[in-house]
Amino acid sequence: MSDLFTRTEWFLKERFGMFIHWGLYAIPGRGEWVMSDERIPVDMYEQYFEQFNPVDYDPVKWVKAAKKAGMKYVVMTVKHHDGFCLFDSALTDYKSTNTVCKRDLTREFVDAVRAEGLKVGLYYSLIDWHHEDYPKYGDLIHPMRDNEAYKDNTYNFDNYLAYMHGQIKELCRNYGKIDILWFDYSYEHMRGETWHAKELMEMVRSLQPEVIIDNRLETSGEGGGSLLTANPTAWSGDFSSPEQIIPQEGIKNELGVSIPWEMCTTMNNTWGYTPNDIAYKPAALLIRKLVECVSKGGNMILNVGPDAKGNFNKQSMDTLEAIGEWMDKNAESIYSCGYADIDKPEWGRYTRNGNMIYAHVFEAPIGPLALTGVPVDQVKSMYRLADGVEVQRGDSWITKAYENILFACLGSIAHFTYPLPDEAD
Ligand code: JFZ
Repeated sequence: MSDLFTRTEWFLKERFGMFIHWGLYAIPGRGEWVMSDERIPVDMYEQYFEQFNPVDYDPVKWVKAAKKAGMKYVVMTVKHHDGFCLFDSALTDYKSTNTVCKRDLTREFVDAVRAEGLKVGLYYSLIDWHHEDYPKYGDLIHPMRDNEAYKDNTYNFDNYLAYMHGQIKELCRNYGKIDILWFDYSYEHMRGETWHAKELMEMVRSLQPEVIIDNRLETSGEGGGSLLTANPTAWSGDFSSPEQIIPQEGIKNELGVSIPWEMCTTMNNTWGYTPNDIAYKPAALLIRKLVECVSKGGNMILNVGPDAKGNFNKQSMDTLEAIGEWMDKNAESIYSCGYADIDKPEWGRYTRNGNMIYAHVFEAPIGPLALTGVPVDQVKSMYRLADGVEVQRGDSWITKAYENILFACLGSIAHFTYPLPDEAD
């Protein structure tokens, strides 16, 4: 346990990251599960391998956009479930260096992330719909699960394990220091030792002693796993990865100790590029969700699905920019912050960093704001985070010109801050 808290110290301070789901599926543009959803056989799906040519790929642009949004780490899918590798693996031909572009997209990505001073994360799918020894029938997660043509195939799963371990070794050896390994994911009997997880973790820890990993060698997006017990396995991972859900009260293990977690979410409804999916979450909502995660001791990682040429679309860029504007003024209430140990107020949420309490006002009160739960006699000073203006007790500042101001509450307790983003944007 103590190792876990040493390893994850930076992660818990940084709080906010970017997820990037990118691969061949950006070409059909119907989500990263298209191969499975539409039961596309391997040889047909390979047409996208022939076509893939991301002429606009410039990861420096991506990372700059992440940085401007206040994100501190970036995790990219170097292999998703479709098996296509965005790195130069010696173990397969199904890789970006063998496409028309001939580029090691992962090399360029890690270089760009480090050049901007952010932390590097690699997502690697445990599931592989392309590998010949990954079971293709009767397996709920395989695209061909109900295709009789695959019924009598035999699979040498040990071959697949050697491949998977070998590729993870390549990633740990050939791309410098990796800060996060994001494995995805376990299901049914496919979990833990089915992946030879103990051996895998020994290898990973020996090559990348400081890397932190998610909990999906054991679980999926539903959470749980031995990370929540008093005796986690060697492959329990360092953080829980609730998917598209924010836990009611943060995540504690059975001893009542808060454990690191990161809520992953999309901007629209799909991870991989889907131009028809235009249901983008408003930036204001995403900011509130980030605040909610932090107020419950967690992180948030927000996904962008670049298009097949390697561009972030306009909605993604606009969303990142709007979040960045807010973060420019208010990031102090996010970084290094966590649980306030004060009940949630009716009008918003508290986050806290030591003696500083940040009151995130989501809904303007009529009249003065009641700092419920804050020991007011201990408050030394209060001010608005966004512009540093002092707030005095009894002020009804919030009813004046500041409906768009989110206040961080201060002090040896309390001080306030920030522009409350307009729900409508
Ligand atoms: C997984 C992937 O399948 C998905 O494509 C994306 O990469 C996401 C971040 O992770 O999504 C899951 C995994 C498990 C469940 C649901 C979605 N689950 O068990 O319900």
